[in-house]
Amino acid sequence: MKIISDLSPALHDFEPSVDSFFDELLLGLSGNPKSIPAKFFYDQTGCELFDQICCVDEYYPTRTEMQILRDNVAEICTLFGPECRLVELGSGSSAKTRILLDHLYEPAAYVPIDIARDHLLRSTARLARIYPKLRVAPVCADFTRPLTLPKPPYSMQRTVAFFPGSTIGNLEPAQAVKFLRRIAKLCGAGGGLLIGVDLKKDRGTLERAYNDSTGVTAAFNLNLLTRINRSFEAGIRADQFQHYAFYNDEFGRIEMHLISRKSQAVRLLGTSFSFRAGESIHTESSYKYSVERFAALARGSGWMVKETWTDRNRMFSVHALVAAD
Ligand code: AVJ
Repeated sequence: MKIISDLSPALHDFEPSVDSFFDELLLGLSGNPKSIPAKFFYDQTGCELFDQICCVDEYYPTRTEMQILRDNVAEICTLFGPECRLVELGSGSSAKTRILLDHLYEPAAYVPIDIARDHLLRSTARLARIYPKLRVAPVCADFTRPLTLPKPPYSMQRTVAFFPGSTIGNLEPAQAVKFLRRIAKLCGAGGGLLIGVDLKKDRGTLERAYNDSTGVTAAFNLNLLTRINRSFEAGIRADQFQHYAFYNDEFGRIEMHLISRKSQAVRLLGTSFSFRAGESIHTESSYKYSVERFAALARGSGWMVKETWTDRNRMFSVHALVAAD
C-alpha cells in the first residue's frame, strides 16, 4: 500500500505489470486471427480518448445510462439501503458514480477499482475533495483477474458492486458468466450488483456509435499501437493500420479491428509478426443483449434480478441484482 499524499486516499496497488501486458500481447498476436485484449486501451491517452468518446453525439450509451441512473436513483438507493460499501469495477473518471454518491444513504465507503493507475489517483483525489466525509479506498487492479478487497475497518450493511458502461459486453458470454459469479462471491451474502448493459438495436445506430464522425473512436483504437510502441520500444507505424468497426449479427456484438493497410512485419522485443495486406487485429468485442437474455445470464451466475430500468427508446438497460443466496 502506498500513500500518495496526505490529502489523497491510500491506494491498494495490484497494478498489472509490464511483463503481464507483454505476455498477453504476444499470445494475442500469435493467434489466428490476431487479437489484443481490450483492457490495454487504457493508458493515459486511452483514458482521455475514452472520456472524449463518452461525449460524442453518436456514442449514445454514456448519456443514456446516466439519464436512466438519474431518473431512478431514489429507487436504486432505497433498494440497496443504508451503509453500503460501493465497489466500482473500472471506475475511470467516476462520473456516473457521483449520481449514486449524491443520493446513497450514509455509504460506508467507495472502493473504485481501475487498471489505469494515474487516472484512478487523479479521479479519487478529486472525488475525496468533493465528498470530504466519504471514505474512498481506491484499488489499482485488473478486475478481470481474481481479486480480494481490503478488509474494511468500518461497519457496513452490504457490498454493492457498480459495473456501468456495458463493460460486461467486452467479455465473451461464457467469460461474463464466470465474471458475474466471481463478483457474487466478492460481494458476499446480501450483496448487490448495479450493472449497465447495452441493448440490441438497429445496425445503423450501433455502427455509428463505433465509427463517429469526429474520429475519436478511430484514434482510441489506433492509440493501442502507440501505447505498444511506447511500452516496448516497438516501431509499429500506426498510419499503416486502419480503424474498422462493424456489427457482427451472428454473435450479437460490435467488433473493433485494426486492419493492416499493406503487407508488413512488426518487431516486438525480438519477435517478428507478419501481416498480410488487409489482415486484422481484433481489439475489442462489445456484446449487445436483450433485457431477457441478460436476465437469464445473470440468473445463471448467482444473481437474482430485482429490477430493470431502460430509457424510453430502449437503447440501454440498468439492472439491480441481488445475491441469490
Ligand atoms: C466501455 C468497453 C463498454 O464497448 O462501448 C467505446 C468501449 N470502445 N467505443 C464499449 C468503447 C469503443 C466501451 N466499453
